[in-house]
Amino acid sequence: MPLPKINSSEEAIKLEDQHGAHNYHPLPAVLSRGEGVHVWDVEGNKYYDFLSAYSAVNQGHCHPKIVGAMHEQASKLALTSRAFHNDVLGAYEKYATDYFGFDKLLPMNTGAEAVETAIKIARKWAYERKGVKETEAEIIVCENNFHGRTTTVISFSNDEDARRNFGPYTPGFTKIPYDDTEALEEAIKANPNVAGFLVEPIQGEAGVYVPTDDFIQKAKDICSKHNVLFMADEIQTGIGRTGGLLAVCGHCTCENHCERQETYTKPDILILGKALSGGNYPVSAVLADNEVMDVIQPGQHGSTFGGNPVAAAVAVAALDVIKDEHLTQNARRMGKLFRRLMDDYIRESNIVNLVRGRGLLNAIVINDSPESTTAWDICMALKENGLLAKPTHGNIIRFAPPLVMNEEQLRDCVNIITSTLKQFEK
Ligand code: IF1
Repeated sequence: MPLPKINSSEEAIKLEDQHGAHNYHPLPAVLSRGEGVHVWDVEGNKYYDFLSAYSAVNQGHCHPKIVGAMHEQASKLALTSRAFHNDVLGAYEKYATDYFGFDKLLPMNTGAEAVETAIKIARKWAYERKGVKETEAEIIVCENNFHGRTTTVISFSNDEDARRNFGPYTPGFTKIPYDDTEALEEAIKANPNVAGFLVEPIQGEAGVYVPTDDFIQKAKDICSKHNVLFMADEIQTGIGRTGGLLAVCGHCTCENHCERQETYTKPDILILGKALSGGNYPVSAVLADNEVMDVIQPGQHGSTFGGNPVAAAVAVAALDVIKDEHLTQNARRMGKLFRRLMDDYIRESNIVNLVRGRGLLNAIVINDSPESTTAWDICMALKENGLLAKPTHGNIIRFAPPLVMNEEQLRDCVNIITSTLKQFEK
């Protein structure tokens, strides 16, 4: 049956409402096409995309190189499962491990699956390498974390919506405040069974909360000192988004391979997703060196789709684009400009308290109570003015355009944002 043609946004929204689970509350924009930094709705209205599918579409919508690789591989061989080898996976694994500087990669599909994988690896490592008694491994996580939606991952969330009535919860997680290395060291000292510390280098969902400059390096040092794995969830922050190849690259200024820089903090376990495919396909991965990754042996972990040839071809193309088009550097440059221009506006405005972020992962905090609908109303007005963004946690609006945005476009966007905000000044 050919899909019936959707003639209006209203019609599409009605269909979802009637036949889809109500697990989201989207902005009422029904998108049907994307190219670079732009998307178009069913009515043909053009928007700047300032979410990039939560930092998945870093390389821009429908990048011809990535779409080309996907198309070519899909017409040749799409899926074998891991019961057999395919002729793309190994080449991808070599490319990606060289790119990020790790011995091995374990391919999965979604971000939450990669986080689950990292947790399994850390626990197994604790039992088999650290000598922790089985079932007693503990993983330290941060308050206000977001790592996905699976049963185990929501077990250590403190977002009531994400968690309530989904128990019983998976045990084995200890929560500490974010950006608090003293609490980290105390928690590790208090429990000899700690396997790992799982952390977002910048907390995205919490409202683009950027920790103190030396937090990441200090946390890693504490982990190393106590034989605890430092596990970085870079699903949202990684792959150019924050102006470094990874957010753990800190303020490094290198071209791409940040491990050569003094500011690079190498995680023991690196978790990637989203932009690993440029948002074209669900591709996630866990990277680690041999002493950690080798705890996983045949039959102990996997996935039907993980490491499939299309995913592998798409990921290589997506990582190529980041390098070829210098998107990491562009994110850093455009991000600085964005925050400078927004700061200029904020000085004279009473509707925005501050702008924060790194690279092109930024947020503004609206001067109103988190319970108010102001941030939502502003996003609706931004939509009317040709720019799509989404509120997070009440009064915060996240701004994360594709990294292919040029200076002219960015200035145009800042004009849209500031003129819209002006409508809301008190
Ligand atoms: C949704 C948030 C962003 C993530 C980090 C793992 C995952 C995510 C750091 C899981 C996913 C997405 C999920 C998406 C909303 C979005 C999100 F607002 F919920 F927090 F980006 F900020 N680790 N984040 O950010 O990856 O399994 O989704 O592939 O609708 O739940 P996934």
